[in-house]
Amino acid sequence: MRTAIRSCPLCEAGCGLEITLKGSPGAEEVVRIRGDREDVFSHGFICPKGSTLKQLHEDPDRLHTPLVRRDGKLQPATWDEAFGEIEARLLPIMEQHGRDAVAVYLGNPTVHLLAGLVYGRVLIKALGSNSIFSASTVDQRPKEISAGLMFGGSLTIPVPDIDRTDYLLMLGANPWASNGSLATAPDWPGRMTAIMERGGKVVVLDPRRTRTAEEASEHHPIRPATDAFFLMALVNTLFAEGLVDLRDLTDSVIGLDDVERVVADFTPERVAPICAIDAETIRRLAHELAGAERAVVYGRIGTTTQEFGTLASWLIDVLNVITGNLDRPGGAMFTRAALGASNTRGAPGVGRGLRIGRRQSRVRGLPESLGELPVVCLAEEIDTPGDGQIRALITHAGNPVLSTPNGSRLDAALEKLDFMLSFDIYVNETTRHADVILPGASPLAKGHYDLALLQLAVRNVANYSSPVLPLADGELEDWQVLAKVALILQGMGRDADPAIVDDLTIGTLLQSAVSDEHSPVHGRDVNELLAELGPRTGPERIIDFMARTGPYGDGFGAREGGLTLDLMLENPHGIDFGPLEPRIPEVLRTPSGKIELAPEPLVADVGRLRNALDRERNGGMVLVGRRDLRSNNSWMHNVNVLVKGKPRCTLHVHPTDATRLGLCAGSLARVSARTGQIDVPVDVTDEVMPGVVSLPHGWGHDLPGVAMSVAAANAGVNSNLVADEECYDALSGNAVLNGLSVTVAPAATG
Ligand SMILES: Nc1nc2c(c(=O)[nH]1)N[C@H]1C(S)=C(S)[C@@H](COP(=O)(O)OP(=O)(O)OC[C@H]3O[C@@H](n4cnc5c(=O)[nH]c(N)nc54)[C@H](O)[C@@H]3O)O[C@H]1N2
Ligand SMILES: Nc1nc2c(c(=O)[nH]1)N[C@H]1C(S)=C(S)[C@@H](COP(=O)(O)OP(=O)(O)OC[C@H]3O[C@@H](n4cnc5c(=O)[nH]c(N)nc54)[C@H](O)[C@@H]3O)O[C@H]1N2
Ligand code: SF4
Ligand SMILES: [Mo]
Repeated sequence: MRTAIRSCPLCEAGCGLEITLKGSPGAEEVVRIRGDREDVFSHGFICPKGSTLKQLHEDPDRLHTPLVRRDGKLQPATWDEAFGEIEARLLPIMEQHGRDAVAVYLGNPTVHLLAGLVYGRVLIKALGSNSIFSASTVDQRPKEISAGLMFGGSLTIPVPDIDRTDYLLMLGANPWASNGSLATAPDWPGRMTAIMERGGKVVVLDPRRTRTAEEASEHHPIRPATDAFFLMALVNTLFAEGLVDLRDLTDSVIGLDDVERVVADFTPERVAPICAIDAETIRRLAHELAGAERAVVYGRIGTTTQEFGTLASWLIDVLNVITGNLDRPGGAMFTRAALGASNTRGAPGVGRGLRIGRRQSRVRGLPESLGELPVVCLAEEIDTPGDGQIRALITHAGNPVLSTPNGSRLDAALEKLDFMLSFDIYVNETTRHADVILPGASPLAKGHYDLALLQLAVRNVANYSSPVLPLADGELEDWQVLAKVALILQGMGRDADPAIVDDLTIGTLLQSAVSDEHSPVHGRDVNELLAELGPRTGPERIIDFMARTGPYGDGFGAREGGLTLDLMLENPHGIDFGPLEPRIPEVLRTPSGKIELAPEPLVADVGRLRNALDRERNGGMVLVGRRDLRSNNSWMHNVNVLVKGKPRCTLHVHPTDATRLGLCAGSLARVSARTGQIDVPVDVTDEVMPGVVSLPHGWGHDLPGVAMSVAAANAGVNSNLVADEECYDALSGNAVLNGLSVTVAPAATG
């Protein structure tokens, strides 16, 4: 028996796990997984998914060898055959139709995969295509844009300092189910409860009375997709009543007058009937926010995946600024990440800022952001003939058929591709279309550092996990597979050594560090640093480099006792650098060197919101989503312990709507929209507000060719068949997944 310590890669909380193994080396088996009580951040917290890394590891449906399509069927193949197929099929497409004809879709787990983040980027560079899509545009892109415009970096997103706040106003988030998002904090429930235990207050705005809402001090059901109006009225009230107080930020902000001007007509009385929250309540919440010593406004996916998602994301931070709560303990603060953050590199306090819309998508003219196109236009870019049409697709850890709007159109479009390559661990609804699938290693067989999400943590922590188990026979390391494909795309052939890519990657990083006058290794010799990194290769060498050149790093000898990979390996429970500390102005990378409170694209977008003030609201039903603690987007449904029990893919309908529509518990409802219709079992519950129905996403596993036996037996329906790719937030191109108009009726039976 032995115990291994590792952080969980499944969601943003990144809990520490204590894994007990038995057996002789090479034939070890996981006995048990529980929360690591010594973890500096999670202190033993774990959710029901964390322990199922064992079941995931042992899942007989999980892929161990590449699959190649032969005679129309995906069949096991050697790595060499698979790489050969990629070379033979993809290169001619690139030559004949150009590099943009090959698209990439990056799924959510890519963000938690060390190799995916580092070498996936290398692969995209090698491909040289502008047709890049990701799950970010069905998720947080509006927040990345608003933060990028205000603070200068798309990941310079302030996080709620939940451990020290007295007042949390939370919109469109349900951390009781999701464990928190864009605010990395293991045990959100415990931390949120602690706010109230120390006499503070938590106010939740959500069309559903979620578990989070239930546990909060106050819950206000808000009509879906109206958060931007509500937030406008809060800002309006603060200005109108002389409650704006920037406290320490007075000299760090520009654009305050512009904000005051554009919010003028959004009074509480004007927006109240739109949001279904009365004017008096809006005023009271504004007063409470202004009156609390330490307050913070936080919004998550309910506020980003809606029609005015970028405005809502912006207004949340406007509120944090004008109540003087930004960059202040107990308010909204910036993480000072140990590794990888662009806001800890280069000249502090000023930068180029963020530009969006530098190019448009071919068919519909939707705007680029952060080098990507909105995923709501992926299907049309494949199925619309003409110059620049997408002919091939590479997916990495994604399942867009289930996770993006109008799944059936995308599903059909994928069939039309000349070639599709997927990096995945399953044959699922998306990868069933692939010509080649390259398996990723089990989470237990790879190292882990959550490079992205530790940049948004509510404490400054560093935590590296080594692989717990060796790769199975015949498996390759993730980074080697990505590097191989990068080499093929570069035309260097399938026999080229992945070490070439690895050496080039670390070389480029070292080069840019020594030329950065703000780096601790500025002016030093690249080869000397390379020698100091020693014999390590792959992600571990890169992590060591990042740790050592980061804000807590040893600076390759410049700072004794500073952070290195070795230090992290000596501290498997993580290293805690303490609570967040103020970072303004150093964290900023805006052209003005200030917080830009009224960036032009956002101010311009207010006109669109103003026009919607007078929109007729027809009283029809609107659809919102729902997350469940035991689910993880579309892909933990093959783990029996998580899916067994009462089916969870049901439509929540309020009792008054159920009566009016002729629906009862257990009956089948038909939900229809422009893009399609689905029949789904009904749960009658007053958890959801009248006029709103709720359905989880990530289900619908009963498609032919899917090789996930447990998921297929618990199939559910794909909610994104009724999500419309023509509904998106115009500024960011992000999909609208909440507040969709749908028709609900009893399904015709028999
Ligand atoms: N209607 C509606 N739609 C939504 C949402 C919603 O709230 N409502 N939420 C959206 C959000 S926030 C997101 S992030 C997206 C997610 O959308 P996607 O990222 O497209 O979908 P996932 O379900 O996360 O799919 C992850 C895939 O990665 C694979 N995978 C897991 N681990 C590994 C690994 O280690 N290596 C490799 N190679 N593959 C791996 C899984 O098998 C699975 O196929 O869905 C979005 N879609
Ligand atoms: N168990 C579990 N955990 C997960 C995931 C999962 O699928 N399952 N997915 C992970 C991912 S990829 C992400 S991005 C995060 C997301 O993390 P969260 O943002 O916390 O996600 P949700 O639990 O979907 O909470 C969103 C809430 O917004 C509400 N809502 C819907 N429309 C509106 C609206 O118009 N206004 C307001 N104010 N609220 C609205 C919904 O009712 C819902 O309760 O979760 C992560 N964690
Ligand atoms: S909350 Fe659950 S899924 Fe998320 S990191 Fe912790 S154990 Fe893993
Ligand atoms: Mo997400």
